[in-house]
Amino acid sequence: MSTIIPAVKKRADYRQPDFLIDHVDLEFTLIETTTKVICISKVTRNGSHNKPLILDGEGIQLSSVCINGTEAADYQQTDTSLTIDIDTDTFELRIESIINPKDNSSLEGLYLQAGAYCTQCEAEGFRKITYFLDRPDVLATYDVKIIADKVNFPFLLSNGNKVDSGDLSDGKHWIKWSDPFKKPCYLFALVAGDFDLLEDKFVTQSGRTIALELFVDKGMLGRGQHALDSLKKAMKWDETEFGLEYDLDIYMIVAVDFFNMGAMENKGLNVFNSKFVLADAQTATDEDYFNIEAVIAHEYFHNWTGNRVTCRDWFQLSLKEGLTVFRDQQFSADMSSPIVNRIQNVKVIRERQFAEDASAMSHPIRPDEVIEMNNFYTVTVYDKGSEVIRMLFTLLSKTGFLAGIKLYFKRFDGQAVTCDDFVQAMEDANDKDLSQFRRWYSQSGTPQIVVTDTYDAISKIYRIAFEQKHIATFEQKEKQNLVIPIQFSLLNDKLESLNLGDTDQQQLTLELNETQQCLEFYNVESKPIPSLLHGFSAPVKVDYPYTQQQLGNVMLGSPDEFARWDAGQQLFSNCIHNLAGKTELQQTTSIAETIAMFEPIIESKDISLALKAEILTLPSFETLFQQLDTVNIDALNQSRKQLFKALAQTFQANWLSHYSAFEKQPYAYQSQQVEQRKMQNLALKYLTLSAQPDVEQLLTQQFNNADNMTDSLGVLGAAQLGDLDLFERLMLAFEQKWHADPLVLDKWFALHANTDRSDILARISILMGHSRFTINNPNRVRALIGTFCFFNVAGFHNIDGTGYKFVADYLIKLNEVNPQIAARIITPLIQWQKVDKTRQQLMQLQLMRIGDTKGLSKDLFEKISKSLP
Ligand code: 0A1
Ligand code: ZN
Repeated sequence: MSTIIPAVKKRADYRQPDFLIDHVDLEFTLIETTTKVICISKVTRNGSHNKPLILDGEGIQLSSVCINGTEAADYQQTDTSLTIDIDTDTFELRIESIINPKDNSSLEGLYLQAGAYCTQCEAEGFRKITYFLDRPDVLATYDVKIIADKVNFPFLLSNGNKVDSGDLSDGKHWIKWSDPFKKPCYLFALVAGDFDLLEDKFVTQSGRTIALELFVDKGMLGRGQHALDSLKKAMKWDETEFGLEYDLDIYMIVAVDFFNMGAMENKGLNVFNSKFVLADAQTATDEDYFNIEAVIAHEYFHNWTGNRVTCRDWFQLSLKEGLTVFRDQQFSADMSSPIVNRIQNVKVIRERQFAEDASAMSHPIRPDEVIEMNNFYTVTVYDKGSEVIRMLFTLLSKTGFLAGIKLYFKRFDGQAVTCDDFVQAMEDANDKDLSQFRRWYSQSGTPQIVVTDTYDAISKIYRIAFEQKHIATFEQKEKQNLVIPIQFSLLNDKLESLNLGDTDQQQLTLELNETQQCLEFYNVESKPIPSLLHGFSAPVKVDYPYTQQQLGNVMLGSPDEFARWDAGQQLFSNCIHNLAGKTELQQTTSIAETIAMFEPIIESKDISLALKAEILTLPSFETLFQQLDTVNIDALNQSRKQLFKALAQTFQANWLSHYSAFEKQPYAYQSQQVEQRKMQNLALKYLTLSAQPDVEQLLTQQFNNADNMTDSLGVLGAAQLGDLDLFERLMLAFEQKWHADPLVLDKWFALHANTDRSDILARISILMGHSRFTINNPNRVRALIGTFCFFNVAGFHNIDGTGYKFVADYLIKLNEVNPQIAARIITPLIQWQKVDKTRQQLMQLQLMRIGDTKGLSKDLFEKISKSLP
């Protein structure tokens, strides 16, 4: 490992800032490699002490420091700080410095890419712009003046309202912005460039008119409407569901091509990865449309949950992220199919969050120790964080939850607070003791719920016992009992739900807070089958000794759609694990028997198309992987394929009728059409696998006639799965058509990267030389290299170790260009815990190689050092 060991920051070490800054005047003169930044801060000492003022700063060339108008000499600089000795309690600090946006490939701080200046300050990027107290509990108002060449940068944007502008004699112009809301510096933003602008308006519930402005690359105006429509829906929804209204007079969104994450909620000026803004039928899939709506909403919702009330320190990240993800999930559910949404949420938890919890990067939703904060924008903080909020919603009811939210804003508007403050508001508004529930914030790991039951035919008593089990995670050995809401029902053998309790209630919510709790039901005529964890009421694994037959019954008869889907997934999973030789499973059932259980589903006319398609989709490799303690990669991969093929063949006629069932209409992103395309493209995959005689014709026809990207990609996905020669031909045609459109080409890069072929590494190497590929663009890197690591099981896990070595070589290069992205892509390589010994050693060997890299970033250091045994 590299020798310089970066410092670990601990949550327990939080101290209030020694100084506060309540107003900032910033002036930027934008020049490619020598941008001048003047930062004037109104500083006050916080409390009575005589400590120096220590500011954060990285890669800044300091020009001068003035205090109250006089040049200061009494300061010291290190690589990461500026210490100023001062005994005054209130003063004006003026710092002038130079930064280099052009050579900033990390896409953090201020960077210049594709002809536009752009900032990204969360979590700790502001310190790359100027020396400052770069921590979220220092809240200030900002006035920002931007000066730049007028021809190349006609738009100069920052947070808040535009207050003044003017021209200069040298071809430059300037614009001044003022943000009246106090904010931490991570919410600061600046964008300068030439864009096309889409404008609209929104009238709030109190009658204020908000100007909406969407900035996109020149020529992309036609792809902005869906984002703008989504924004208006989100604004309306937040008013009706949460009573929250927008506060500034203008809301701006800028779409940029170079961005590390999905988007960023800077006050009044959201910056988006263009992937989550641009859409039209030809270039975007239904999934893209969905994601755009969700991400636009997510960033908008942050205006209250994140900006008006923000985090005291970065360990509290889930305060804003868990809550905002929960809000965007609720919004998405209201906009389309709740069940499909819930299934997607759960897939993220099972495929990725459970994997994180089982790895060396496991952490509670509120982490205790961090080396590089950027490593903690995780599925645990975000998605498990959202599940924790959802459990509060379940435990307190919607009314109780909303009362808690109201109190939270009443108490904390304009402040930087903690997760505990949030739970306290929930507790106080509902008069409910949440002390044990709080452990969800401090405890990592996936709880297991072991369910056992007995039935006594004589007394007609049915007893069901729930036990919570917690296994040690990498960073936390001791575990405590949590409060786990478990929603369930009971089915009799006619697939009817039993009445539970006095009323005709058919679903119960057990608040499991002890190690084991047992419930008794009387006058039960025959042994019922429990339908467990309705709606995925807690982020846990459930263990009940179902037979395949019982699972089949839950799939057909549960009153809860999620439980029906889940039972189907378990049926498939059991079958695949059996095929892969896992003998510890309760019982073996032949493929044919398992498949036969799905016949009523595929033939059903009552079940919604969306749910049907979900039930008939096999669990992903990643989900199956997380169900086991040790995984035989090759056997699991093969068995999944085997079941896939068998399902294809058994139901060939049904797939054909599902494929042909719907008339194609001109594309619209509209629920019924989305569901039909989903079912048709699933059927097309199965038809291809079943070797349907005229399938090539079907594929070619759909490809040539498609008026939308969903159907085009549906064909490519199917041809790839079926390993057809046609795949190569269609891919070539696709590339020719979309050569000039990198965002579309990402889909093509990803398809290539996920193809199961023996020369995959050579193929990826060639693609790395493609004229549209660049290591500097995170979307390209994610599409090609990320897809290979995360999804190309056969290629990445090739037993000869070449997949791992290839990725390691790439990460060593990427470490220099963009450490944040490198640290994301390394994820599958550090998750070696469940694979066979040979692969474990090969993976660790590559981790060691990366670890030895000169100039290893903190980002990679943290992940590698944690994951090496
Ligand atoms: N707050 C944003 C996510 C985000 C985080 C970090 C970034 O750069 C390092 C960028 C965006 C969100 O939750 O949408
Ligand atoms: Zn967020």
